[in-house]
Amino acid sequence: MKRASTICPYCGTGCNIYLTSKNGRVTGVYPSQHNDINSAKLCVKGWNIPEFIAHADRLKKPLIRKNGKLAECEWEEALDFTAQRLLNIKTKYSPDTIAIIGSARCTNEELYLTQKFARAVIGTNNVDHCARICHAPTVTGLIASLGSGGMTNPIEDIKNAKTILLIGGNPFEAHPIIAGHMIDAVDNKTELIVADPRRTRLCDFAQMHLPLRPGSDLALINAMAKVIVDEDLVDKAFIKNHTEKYEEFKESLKNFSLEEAQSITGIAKEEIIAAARKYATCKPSSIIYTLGITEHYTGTANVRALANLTLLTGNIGKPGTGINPLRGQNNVQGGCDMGVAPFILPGYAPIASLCENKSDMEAIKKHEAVCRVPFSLQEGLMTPQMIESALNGDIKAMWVMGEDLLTTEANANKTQKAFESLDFLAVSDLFLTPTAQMADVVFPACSFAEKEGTFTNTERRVQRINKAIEPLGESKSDLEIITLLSLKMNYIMKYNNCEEVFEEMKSLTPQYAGITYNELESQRGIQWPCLQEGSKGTPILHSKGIARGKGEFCFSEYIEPKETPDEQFPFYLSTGRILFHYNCGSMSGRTTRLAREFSENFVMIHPADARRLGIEEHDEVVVSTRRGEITVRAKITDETAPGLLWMPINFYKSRTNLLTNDAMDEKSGVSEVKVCAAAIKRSKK
Ligand SMILES: Nc1nc2c(c(=O)[nH]1)N[C@H]1C(S)=C(S)[C@@H](COP(=O)(O)OP(=O)(O)OC[C@H]3O[C@@H](n4cnc5c(=O)[nH]c(N)nc54)[C@H](O)[C@@H]3O)O[C@H]1N2
Ligand SMILES: Nc1nc2c(c(=O)[nH]1)N[C@H]1C(S)=C(S)[C@@H](COP(=O)(O)OP(=O)(O)OC[C@H]3O[C@@H](n4cnc5c(=O)[nH]c(N)nc54)[C@H](O)[C@@H]3O)O[C@H]1N2
Ligand code: SF4
Ligand SMILES: [Mo]
Repeated sequence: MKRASTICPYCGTGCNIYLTSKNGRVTGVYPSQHNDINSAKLCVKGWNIPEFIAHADRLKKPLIRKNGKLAECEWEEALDFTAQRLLNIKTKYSPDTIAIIGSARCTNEELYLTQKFARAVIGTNNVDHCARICHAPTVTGLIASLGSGGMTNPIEDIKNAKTILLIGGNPFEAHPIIAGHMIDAVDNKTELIVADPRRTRLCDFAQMHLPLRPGSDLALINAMAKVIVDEDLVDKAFIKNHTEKYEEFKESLKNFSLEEAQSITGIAKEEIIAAARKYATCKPSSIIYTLGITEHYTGTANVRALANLTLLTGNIGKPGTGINPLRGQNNVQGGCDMGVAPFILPGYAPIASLCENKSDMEAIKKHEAVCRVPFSLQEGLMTPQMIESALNGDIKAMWVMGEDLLTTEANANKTQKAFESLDFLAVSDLFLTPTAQMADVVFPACSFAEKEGTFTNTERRVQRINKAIEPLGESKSDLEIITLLSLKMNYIMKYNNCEEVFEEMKSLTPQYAGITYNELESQRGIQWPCLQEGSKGTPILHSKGIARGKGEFCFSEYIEPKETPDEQFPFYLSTGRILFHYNCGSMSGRTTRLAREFSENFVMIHPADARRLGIEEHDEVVVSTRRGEITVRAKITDETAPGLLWMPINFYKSRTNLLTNDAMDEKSGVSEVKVCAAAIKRSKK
């Protein structure tokens, strides 16, 4: 039996695991005993990793569409065909008619090559990944307010907070090991405030639960800022030395009253005051937030409003403080760091048209020198814009790696039409997802257990993954697929191993410059920025002053969600996660013990609403919105609020995103999948 030390491929917590294997099969998984993240613990998804790796549905050979049907073919044929199609489209139209989607499930090395493929091989900045519909507002918002888009404090530092404001996050289901750290902190007298329209499981451990109306966070957070300023609970020295635009901000707070905030949020004014006082005075205080904040029309404004709270109270740069977005995917932090986005290069250097200073231009020159080609100076399209452009014929071809857009993008009917409009679609995945089923070519990618490289977790910790078994069937790593296709397109990407890709990447990515594979092994990961070799990295951001120089206050007025309930669609519909399943469900849905807990999609409805509509537990119901309808089972629970329907996103066979709204936050490109208007009725059957 062999044993490989690696990292869980599901959520951004980045739990350290060992995979055991025998005769080319993964036989077991267990957690590492001593590390700062998950000592001796895993969540239920982690414990069940081996099953999906060897699942009979794994793609083992490339597929190519012939006479309308996908059929197995040899690698040469799939690669030649794809290269020809992409080269033809590039020449006939332009490089900017091609778009590439990278995968936050892939390694940093693969993500680095994904953007290199787009920029150097195709010649476009049309490259993006799932951070767009996730924490894009975090990157945009925190860089604007503080100068860095990462989680500021490490996971193990949660215990040092005296107050935690958990807003728009459900770690009990989505980051269970981190929820464990929070529960330990509460056991040690940390005060927990939860702001969530639903009564999530961590509410049982909280001193306060603020069940605000969906999409009303900006009104709540601004009101908390108003209380902190009006009651003079601010950290004056911190504001003077480390911030700017405070006076303007203070003025803006005069334009609304706590009574207005109460009527928008549905939270009593006294509760808002109590929460603000606790956050500002029971220090150190930490903010932990996730998609309940970001996946809104006002996602970026919401994030900046939270940054205002940290700046007002000086709760930043020290143990137990900070603003801590829990990143979702195992390597979505890496996806952003590696510049898999239409307006940034690896290391967050803006692309030419957005350059404000000389050093930005120098970064581009460095990239061009390494890649041996000039880069497009035009910023590219974000995923929703790619979809829009495919619909109107401006995008002709897409290569989607490890993202099931048809299941996970907002307004799935629209995405489907966009894919139907394409001249060419290639997909790389482990499984034949709904998106892959629409492709002209499907490349069988191998899983994390079959490859080397690094993932960067939510706390910016870069960690090594090691191969446990050889790739299944004829599947190949995304790294190999990208380099092989490049070669077919007359661009040589030659690397003898994964480490060589890492070395090239870090020569262009200042935050990773001091990290080596050897140090990663011996230190159990390093948190960026790590500027030179020998440095131990940076567990807490902004400890030597705000990265931006001065933190910038920024006031945004509350705007209501793009869609709110009306006569025809009288409910709010919100969407999110359950513990036992993961995103599109391609892996968790194929895992017996996980599927046993929840085998099909459902909608949560409050008992009072169910009673009124004559809906009983497990009844078949039709949920509809302006974009579509689906039939699911009813789950009657007071976990959700009256007037609020809630559905998980995790079932590719019954896609919740047929219902959701693709209204977009202009600043970040995120879609408002956390709120839309919906109707529900008992199914006739
Ligand atoms: N088991 C499991 N774990 C996962 C995933 C998974 O699919 N399954 N996915 C991973 C990924 S990619 C991500 S990004 C993370 C996401 O992790 P989370 O963001 O924690 O998960 P969600 O369930 O999407 O949403 C969190 C909470 O936001 C609340 N919410 C909805 N609307 C609002 C609002 O308007 N205001 C406020 N304040 N709250 C609101 C919801 O009620 C929900 O409890 O999870 C990661 N971990
Ligand atoms: N309504 C609604 N929609 C949402 C959300 C929501 O809260 N509400 N959340 C959004 C968020 S936060 C996110 S992050 C997205 C996630 O959306 P997706 O990224 O589409 O979700 P995943 O299930 O992680 O899909 C990744 C795919 O990668 C494949 N895969 C796994 N490992 C590898 C690999 O090594 N290589 C390759 N090539 N493929 C691999 C998996 O089989 C899977 O098909 O969903 C978004 N959609
Ligand atoms: S908490 Fe996240 S990283 Fe840890 S075992 Fe569960 S899914 Fe994997
Ligand atoms: Mo995510």
